[in-house]
This record gives sequence, C-alpha cells and structure tokens, in this order.
Amino acid sequence: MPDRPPKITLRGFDIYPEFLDVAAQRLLLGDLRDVTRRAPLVRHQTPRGKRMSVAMTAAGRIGWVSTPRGYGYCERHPSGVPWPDIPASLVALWHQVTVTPRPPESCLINFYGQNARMGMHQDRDEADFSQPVVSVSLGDDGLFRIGNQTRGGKTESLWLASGAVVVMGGDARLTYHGIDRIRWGSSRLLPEGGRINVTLRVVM
Ligand code: MD6
Ligand code: FE
Repeated sequence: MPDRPPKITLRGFDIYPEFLDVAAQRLLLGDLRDVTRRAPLVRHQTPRGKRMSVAMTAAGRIGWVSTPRGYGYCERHPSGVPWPDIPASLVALWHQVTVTPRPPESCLINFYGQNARMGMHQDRDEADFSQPVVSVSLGDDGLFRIGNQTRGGKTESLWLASGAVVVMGGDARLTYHGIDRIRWGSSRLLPEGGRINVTLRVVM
C-alpha cells in the first residue's frame, strides 16, 4: 500500500491536494460519465429565477435540485428517472477519508464551464451536521475560497487541482465556502475543458 497522500488543514477543512493520481482520475471520470448518461447535467434555476452557471446532476438515493419553486433534496432527476447508484469507487474513497460508519447517501456532480462559479454558501440542507461532506475535483483548477461560520469576514483561498479531495467536517461543517473561478485549460483530463466537483453526503 502506498503512503497516504499529503494533507493540509485550512480552517478545519482537511485538504488532500493530490489524492487521486491520473489513472484513478480517469477511472472516476468514466464512472461519472456512466451517471451523466442516465441522469444528464442540468443548469438549475434558483428560487429567484436565475439560471445557475454550474450544471448539476447526482447519484444516490437522493439528489439536490433547484427550481423557481424552491430547492433541496429530491428522489428523482428533473426528467423523472431515479438517480443512478453512487459509483463504488466514490463510496470507497468516502470511507478512506472519513471515520463515520454511515455510507454516503447522495453524490452531487457539479460541472463548471469557462465562466462558471459558485457563490459563498453553507451546505445545510442535510439533517445531521455531525456527518462530513467530502469533495473530489477533476479537470481544470478551481479557486476555492473558505470563509467563516457566518457570512462575511476574512477568507482564505487555494487552488483545487484535478485529483484533490476536501473533507469538510467537525467544526468546519457549516463554514461558508465557494468557487470564485476556474483556470480554464489548466488540465487535460476533460477533452472539452472545464471542471467537475463531486460531493458526497449523508443527507437523512
Ligand atoms: C466546488 N464545493 O468545489 C464546490 N462543499 O466546486 C463545495 O461546495 C463543497 O468542495 C462542501 C464540501 C466540500 C466542497
Ligand atoms: Fe458546498
């Protein structure tokens, strides 16, 4: 077994900048393509009627969707099909970087095109904040900004490259965070460019 990849801690987030090597990134990309074939990426509308710049889909018993009527977890893709199963590779990764006995129930897949970004937010649509959220990044670098438990205040940023894993748990579980921009063309993993971020969560 090779050694665990290097880990840094920033404001309570555990960050593994190079958790997956290129071979593992390619395998995961194949698993995600199997999901998006059955549950295609969608650019949701926010409750304020704006289209999100990030395109999303999900795997697992429940996925997250947004419409002008509200947002939250839902048992079906907007097309009406149930979400595909979470790829086994991601369930294994979850158990490598967390200590919870519970398996992830939802895997959100976010795709960032050239000008996509994600504003500062808390992940708080889940029932149990003692359960962590784990993210994996693929493709172009994304500038990840970490703030505080309440909106505003000083922030710190770092670039998440392809293969990076972030664990948001413990005291950091409700910390504000977002993606300011991506560095278009910085990775060749996705032939058409862009960035994928998947997050694994216990929802119920
Ligand atoms: C992203 N990530 O990296 C957005 N949330 O594109 C998140 O919002 C996120 O990376 C919770 C835990 C880890 C994350
Ligand atoms: Fe988040």
